[in-house]
Amino acid sequence: MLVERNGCRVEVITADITTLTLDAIVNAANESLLGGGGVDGAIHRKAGPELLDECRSIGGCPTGEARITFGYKLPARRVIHTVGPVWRGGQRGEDEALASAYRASFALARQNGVSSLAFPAISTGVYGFPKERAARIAVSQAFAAADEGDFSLILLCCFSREDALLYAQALEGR
Ligand code: AR6
Repeated sequence: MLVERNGCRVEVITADITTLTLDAIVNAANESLLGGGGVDGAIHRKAGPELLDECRSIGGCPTGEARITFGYKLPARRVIHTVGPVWRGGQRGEDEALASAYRASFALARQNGVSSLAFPAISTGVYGFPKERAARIAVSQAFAAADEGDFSLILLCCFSREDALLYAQALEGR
């Protein structure tokens, strides 16, 4: 499923994000930036120990913000580490914190000349954010970034076909 906005392709794919050759991939990290499970673990494993060294030197990242590193052994040149919210029922600013994680990632991408990038389904794994709700937020932030300009390709990279279907439905506006 793909949509063209302002010269930018916004697309939902099913893939292991660590295999993608793009200007940057986004990591769904935690506030320590010192690695973890899920997509974070996969990114650190593939990038190698130099990524952890660089992350250590950054000293963490609050929820809703983002930090950028090199990609080391990953095919992607850079990694944008962002911290999505832990789902606590929906009344604790989770929607805004998730939107902010996407916005901060796009802002950092723009500042660093990143024109093609991929996002995992931030917060929808261990952090428990409801997937359809997360998909709507991801799509609206991707469209806003495309409309503002500077991007050629924004991939919403799901790990399963089931998740990709939900993100594709959000992309179609359903
Ligand atoms: N490529 C693409 N997507 C993936 C991959 C992969 N290789 N591996 C997992 N996913 P999660 P969160 C999907 O739990 O909910 C970590 O321990 C996965 O199926 O990785 O933001 C961090 O250190 C799901 O759809 O991230 C934090 O402590 C999505 O990535 C915490 O988990 C996000 O799931 C962050 O939790």
